[in-house]
Amino acid sequence: MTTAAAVLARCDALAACSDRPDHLDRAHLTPALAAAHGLVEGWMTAAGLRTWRDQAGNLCGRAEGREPGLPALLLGSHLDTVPDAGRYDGMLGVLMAVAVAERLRDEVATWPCALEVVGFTDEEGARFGTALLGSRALAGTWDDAWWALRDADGTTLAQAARDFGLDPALIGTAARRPTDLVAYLEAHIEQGPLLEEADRSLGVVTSIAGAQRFRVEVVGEARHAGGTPYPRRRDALAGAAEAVLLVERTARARGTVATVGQLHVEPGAVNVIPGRVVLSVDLRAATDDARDATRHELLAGLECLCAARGLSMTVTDLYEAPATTCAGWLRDALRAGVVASGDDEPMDVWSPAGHDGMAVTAVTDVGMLFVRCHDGISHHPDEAVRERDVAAGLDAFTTAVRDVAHR
Ligand code: HGY
Ligand code: MN
Ligand code: MN
Ligand code: MN
Repeated sequence: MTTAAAVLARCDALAACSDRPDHLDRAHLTPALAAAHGLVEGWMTAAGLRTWRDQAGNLCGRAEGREPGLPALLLGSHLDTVPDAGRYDGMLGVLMAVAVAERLRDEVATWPCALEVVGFTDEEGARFGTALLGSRALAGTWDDAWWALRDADGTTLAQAARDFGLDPALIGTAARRPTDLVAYLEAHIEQGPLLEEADRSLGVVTSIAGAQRFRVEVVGEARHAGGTPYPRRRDALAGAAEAVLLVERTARARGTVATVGQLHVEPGAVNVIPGRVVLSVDLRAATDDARDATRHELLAGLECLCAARGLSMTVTDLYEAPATTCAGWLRDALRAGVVASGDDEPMDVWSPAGHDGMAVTAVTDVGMLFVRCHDGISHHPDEAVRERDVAAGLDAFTTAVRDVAHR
């Protein structure tokens, strides 16, 4: 039986699959992702799963139910990471799913459904700017406009797919219909402090925050840093600096969260007043209304501050995903699994962090189990989990998966 210790050792092995020598960085359709697929495919096969890679770049494994071709109970998470990532965001969920499949391998052949495990790609959206590409392909909500997205080197998503051995013309074959699936269950680290504050190992997710990502381009005038008096300046970076603080102030006042994670400055010379700046905005809220109201107020504020400085502003939308409610029947099964695992009373938590379930909810019901993570740290190499929490999670997930399969 694959133990929690074995799952954590596999997370350590996967952490070596990186596009950078000195930290963990595994982006969509990179050699590091291919290396990760090699390891996970071996573990899937050892768990008795038939494996394949779909045309979106997701790694899939399947065990048939009592007859071939039955709808599948889908388990999984993602195998891509943010730059300088921790080793559990995504990977823990995929490897817990593989471990549960292995624990149930002798039973699935009697089930009224199949069991599948998926390692989604591009949940983070770190390379091409949008996100959930793998899970949106599986959900059948793919947009062909995404093929023209370019990464920092100018490589299009279509070219990256071909370089990875995929055929963009076949992306539709990755899509599942509602009749192909029973439900989707994902285990994931909480990426927040609630379970640790309550001294709980596990949490059952009630809902996932809605998200939006957009770029704001601020254009002024590049001029000589010495010879240009202030009244003549249209400094795009000074304007962008005010914008960054306005993003924080507006979201905070509305009880939402918004973050500027990227700032690009041109021409980027010490002695030139910046003429053009592009900043990223990542906006999340418990409801789509709160998200959209924050966006509306923020953009109005940005327009005002740009006008006051003689700057022009262009907003480019990159990504939007709805606030997602986890299905009640799946939450019940996960709660029962937590009780059976001997963990405390099940604790309901919401997820300000985004997950593949925001895409998969378009095609089937979604449930999530959270595992406590140290100090809520994530998207950082200090990400950490306790073996006993992962052991409790494996027991709870196994019980819940068996329950859902027979509902
Ligand atoms: O950004 C997120 O919330 C997730 O980790 N992709
Ligand atoms: Mn993440
Ligand atoms: Mn994640
Ligand atoms: Mn996720």
